[in-house]
Amino acid sequence: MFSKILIANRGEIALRIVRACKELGIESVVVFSKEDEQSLPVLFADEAICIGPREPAESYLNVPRIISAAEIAGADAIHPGYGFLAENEQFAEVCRSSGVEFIGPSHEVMRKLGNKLEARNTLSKAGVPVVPGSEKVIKDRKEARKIISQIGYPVILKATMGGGGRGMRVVWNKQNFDSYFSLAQQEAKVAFGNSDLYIEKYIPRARHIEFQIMADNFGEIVHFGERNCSIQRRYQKLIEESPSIFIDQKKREEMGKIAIKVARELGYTGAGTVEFLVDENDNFYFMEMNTRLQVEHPVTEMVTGRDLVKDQIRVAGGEPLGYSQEDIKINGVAIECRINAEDPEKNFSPSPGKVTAFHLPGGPGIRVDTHVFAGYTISSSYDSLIAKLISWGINRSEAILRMKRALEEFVIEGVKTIIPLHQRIIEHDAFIKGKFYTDFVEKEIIGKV
Ligand code: MV4
Repeated sequence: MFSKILIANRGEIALRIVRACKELGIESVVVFSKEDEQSLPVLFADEAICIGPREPAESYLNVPRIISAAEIAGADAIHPGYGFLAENEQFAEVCRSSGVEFIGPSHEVMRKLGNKLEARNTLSKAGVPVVPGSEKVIKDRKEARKIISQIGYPVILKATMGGGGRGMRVVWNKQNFDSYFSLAQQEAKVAFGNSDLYIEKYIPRARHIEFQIMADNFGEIVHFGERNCSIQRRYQKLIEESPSIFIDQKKREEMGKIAIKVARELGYTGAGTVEFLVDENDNFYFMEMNTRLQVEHPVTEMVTGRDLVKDQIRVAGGEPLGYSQEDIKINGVAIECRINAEDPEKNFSPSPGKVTAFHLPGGPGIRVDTHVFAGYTISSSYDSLIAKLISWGINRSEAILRMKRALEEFVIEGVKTIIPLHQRIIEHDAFIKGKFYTDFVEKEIIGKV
């Protein structure tokens, strides 16, 4: 097992990893930018090393500085958290060739999954269901027309090196195709440094369901059930829940088996998430696999009772998982609201600044993961997530009622937050009844102010 872990991240997730290290008896070192000097991860970790100014390129994305900090501190592993370098396979490789373990799957597996088209082809051949689409990069419009003549409109253009919804374009008919194709190519080039695109049949009224998995180095692979992440806006998830009301036990077992198959087929190790799209007829299709700990991992922790961060660190350190699929039971329902410092009245633009008052909700079934405190200044240099509010209930209606109460108790002054948006969502009839799709927020909430 590791004796000292360097945490290459900031904010609530850095704090979450510090907590896991403490419980495992592993020393923690956080790296931080000048901007984050007065932050809880810096205060709570055993050691903290300043690696540069606030610009991410000069700090949390700066590989040589992070590796140097690991060497100076004598860390034997690096936890990347989410975002920043978490899915950068070159960083994983540099860590390992510097003699520091990267807490994540092998860089070869990360590379395979980074190429969304390659992952799709590999898994499709292994019998994993994927949406009808192209097997190759679409070089020109002629090739595109050939594929579309087979699958029909609407189609979705996806960046081969993309993911997470960025740079995707839905094309409803051939009138729009030429201009959208060029636009999507340009966007992909800017966002991912590569303009390659592939095509899939577009699934309307989709639900976004993802399975948490964990694999140790000895071939044990388990899943922890699913999370429903359909409440999102512009591909940014806002509310996640586990289990999903759309998935019954039979479907859960069927999809869970496929999620494990995906991991086994790729030689995956560590914590990972297999993303599926579920259509109106409950058919499901593999979308992509994320090779990191996800923002929304707490809802899975709440319903399974497992500490996913500790397990992730243990298996990376070469320990066997120590439990199997039969040991994982889903108990109750958990919901997470992402509390972003954004102004819903100014098109969700970031609302940085000093937090003048901060009161956390509490009581039965409430968990808050946050690095914020009264007097803390939210920086404009990083993302706007300032807290994750998680409720647990014996069933979904109790989880919703507790969330409603906790959102009312939560006091954040000095910056604007999306708490009022969450209040409108969780009180909406369609949300309560479970009749919602990925277009819910845009259509039912924001469109109706
Ligand atoms: C799709 C899709 C419909 N059809 N692919 C977005 C995240 C990425 N991992 C996969 N995503 C989607 N892929 C096909 N063939 C719908 C989504 C999707 C989505 C699309 C438009 C607006 C919001 C969305 C939210 C979740 C998923």
